[in-house]
Amino acid sequence: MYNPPDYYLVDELLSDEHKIVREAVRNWVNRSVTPVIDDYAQRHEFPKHLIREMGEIGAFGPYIPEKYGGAGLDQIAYGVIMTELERGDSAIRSAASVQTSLVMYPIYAFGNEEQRMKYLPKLASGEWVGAFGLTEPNHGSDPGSMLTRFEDKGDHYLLNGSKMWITNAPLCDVAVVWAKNETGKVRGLIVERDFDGFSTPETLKKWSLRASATGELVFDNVKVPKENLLPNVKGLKGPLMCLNSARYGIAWGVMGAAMDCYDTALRYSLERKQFGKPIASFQLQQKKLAEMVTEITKMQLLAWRVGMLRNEDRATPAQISMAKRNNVEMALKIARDSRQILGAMGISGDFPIMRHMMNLESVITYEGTHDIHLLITGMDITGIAAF
Ligand code: TGC
Ligand code: FAD
Repeated sequence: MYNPPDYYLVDELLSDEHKIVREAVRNWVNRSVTPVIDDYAQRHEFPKHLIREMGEIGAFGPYIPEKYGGAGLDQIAYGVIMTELERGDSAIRSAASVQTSLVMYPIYAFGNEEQRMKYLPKLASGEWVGAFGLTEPNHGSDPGSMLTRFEDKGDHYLLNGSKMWITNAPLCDVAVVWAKNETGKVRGLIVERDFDGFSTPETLKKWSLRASATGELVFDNVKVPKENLLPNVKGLKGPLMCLNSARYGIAWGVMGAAMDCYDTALRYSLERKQFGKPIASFQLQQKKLAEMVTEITKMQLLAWRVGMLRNEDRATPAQISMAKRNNVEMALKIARDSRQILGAMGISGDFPIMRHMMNLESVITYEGTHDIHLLITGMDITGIAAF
């Protein structure tokens, strides 16, 4: 049924392995996500039962080495997986983004061998769910001004503060938390669910990402064992390196939402008749569809190229920002135009478009807002930071 566009034959740039991975994830989304996701979104509930299945299909840590439970795949495979998951719903892709890029990646890249062996296999299988705490109530775009602090108490650290708008918080077993030490240096700590003084109240009343569990991470004199400090990174570049991976995944992910909207709108426009003709025969609707497929094609090429650069470890943070910013904006525009093509049906839960559109209103804000990514490009080309 779902027939995503591939106007420039970008499929030919994928290996057989990429296509096999894509097929497996697409089939899982068809089987396990599409039939239930609208109900979960309407109920403002995360489909928890899907977590273990996501572990089984390899959605968590696809590029983490097999030794730690990952699949040892390349960056293009990671991207392809994100596209398929977000075609199901941005909430499903979010869960995988956070687990992979924001929890497994920092433990793999900045942790020691004991930390890797303790946490990564359980996160890869979905036995444990992870969260990433950077944003605070008063510090979002400017995480360097964070207030969350920890003190060295001899045999442990004492953590105080709070994080807000945290994906997976209400269900997390572990959280990678970024906090300042006594000298004001940002460090990463692994906080476990059962540490005294740690709570994760859920954030409700969202009109976007309703099938995602979002919440706070509250630390009230939490004793964190010293072995839970990530030893191999210091400073804000630690969390920002994690964001590079997650932002890259989003550049691919949102194509899934965009393709689902386009595919739905194209089919609908060919079937729906007004004035005795399919609405696809009217120039105004063709303009929308033609522009959508043009933008999807550009999105595909941008995502693929930045993925190849990441495979060679050559992608700059600014290149990733450009791909995230462009692709989210275009996906949102495609969702809005698709919604119009469906007329009143565009707002119905019988079609995925309004859900995608509302989800993308979060995606354009998280992982760095649309404005912040523009300023990152501005800084890259002028050498002047305008933050
Ligand atoms: P600035 O002084 O520029 O940089 C501090 C240090 O970090 C380095 N750096 C980076 N390193 C790696 N990757 C990047 N992308 C980096 N950007 C900067 C920089 O070189 C410096 O290193 P060093 O060694 O000199 O100390 O920092 P700033 O405070 O001026 O801020 C820069 C700015 C605004 C770009 C940054 O703070 C930013 O990106 N803000 C946006 C915050 C954000 O994206 N938050 C996301 C939270 S997580 C989330 O939303 C998850 S949603 C998940 C889901 O559900 O899918
Ligand atoms: P602010 O930083 O207050 O920005 C408000 C507005 O001001 C924006 O339009 C912004 O672009 C603009 N602005 C800010 N600074 C400047 C400037 N210098 N120049 C021009 N304009 C500026 N965070 C996590 O740490 N972990 C998570 O798992 C996570 N999940 C999230 C899930 C959801 C559903 C949402 C909505 C958010 C999530 N976030 C998470 C938080 C997200 O990263 C922040 O919302 C985002 O970074 C923006 O911060 P803010 O909301 O505080 O907005």
